[in-house]
Amino acid sequence: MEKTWRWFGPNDKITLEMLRQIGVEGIVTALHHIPNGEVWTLDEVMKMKNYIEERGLRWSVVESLPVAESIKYGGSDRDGLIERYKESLANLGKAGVRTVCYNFMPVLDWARTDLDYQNADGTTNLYFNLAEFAYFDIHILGREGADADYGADTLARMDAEVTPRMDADARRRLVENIIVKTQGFVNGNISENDLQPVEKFRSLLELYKGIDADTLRANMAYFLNAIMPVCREYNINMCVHPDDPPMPILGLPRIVTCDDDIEAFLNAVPDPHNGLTFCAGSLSAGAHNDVTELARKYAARTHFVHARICRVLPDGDFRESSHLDPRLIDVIRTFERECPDVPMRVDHAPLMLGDGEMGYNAGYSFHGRMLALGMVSGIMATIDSEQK
Ligand code: DNO
Repeated sequence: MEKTWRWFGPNDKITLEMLRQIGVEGIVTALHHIPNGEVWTLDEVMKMKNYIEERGLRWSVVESLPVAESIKYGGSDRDGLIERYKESLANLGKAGVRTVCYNFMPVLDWARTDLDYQNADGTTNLYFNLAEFAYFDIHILGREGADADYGADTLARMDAEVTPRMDADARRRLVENIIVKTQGFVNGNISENDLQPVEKFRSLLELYKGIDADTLRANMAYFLNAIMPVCREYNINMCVHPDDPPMPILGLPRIVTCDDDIEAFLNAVPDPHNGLTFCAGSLSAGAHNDVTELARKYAARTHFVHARICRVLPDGDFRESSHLDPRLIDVIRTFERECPDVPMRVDHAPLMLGDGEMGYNAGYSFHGRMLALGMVSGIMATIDSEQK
């Protein structure tokens, strides 16, 4: 696999010069300064490409070219937005950037309740506490009918362990973690500057009233069918990121959560340019998924790999596991053998050795990711040597 790294542009505190020193071969980035729904001009694309190449690296993957909400819920302006998306794709194609990651999650991209969960060894990591998430849904958002979406055990845990410690400060932190800090830098629905994030979030949820999984699926197929001619012309591989976590949340449908879902969207648009980002971490956050099996089954339609893995706990919480977790080693073996050139980046590594003071985007530490990349590189080298 090609060793890549998610880099957030020239203002990222982690520079391309640093990345060359730690064995990174390709860059994963986006034109973060262009608002969702606007065209990425050839000029802007070339500026980014040249910046990266002048520093001895290549732009391997776009993560993400975001899909506007209206394309997802099927708003009246979706055709115009799809035309703009096609223009951006064509400009990327002209520049020779041919792997494009996106997601089709309504409103909320990935979800975590805690960004500084204390590990036993003194590092911290991301964590999803189902009872805290239920508290956010029921007591902060106040979503109608939310109670019915959680099991009795989770509700009892929420009442006993979460509600009593939710003072104003803890509530504010939970809102920040779930809808601000994890979201602002990835899709821009809510940013750090929003004074009333919860109100804004409620109005975004409103857009999906009456949109069920089948409608969302049809809207995804509509979008993919519309962009495939451009992808064929420029040989662009689209790769959807699985839903994180892989299940419906906050009353919103989610449609890239499991084996059947993956099969359905691949079959709905059976073109090799319609593919998957194999995020082992997102898929493993659902106890229903066997990631090692899924990797074997979908390697041929995978255009990008996210190397990380989660452990689901008995109460429905999940946490990030080590990059040396045997399941991840198995996934890496599959891709290293079946798709030797596919770009791969490590993801969601711990905060360690001063990372916590650097203000990195949640999940994107330097030392933690460097250590993870070292681990994954070692696994890959071992697999390569076994094959000789
Ligand atoms: C989180 C990321 C996601 C991912 C998008 C792709 O850390 O893995 O935000 O970039 O879902 O569109």
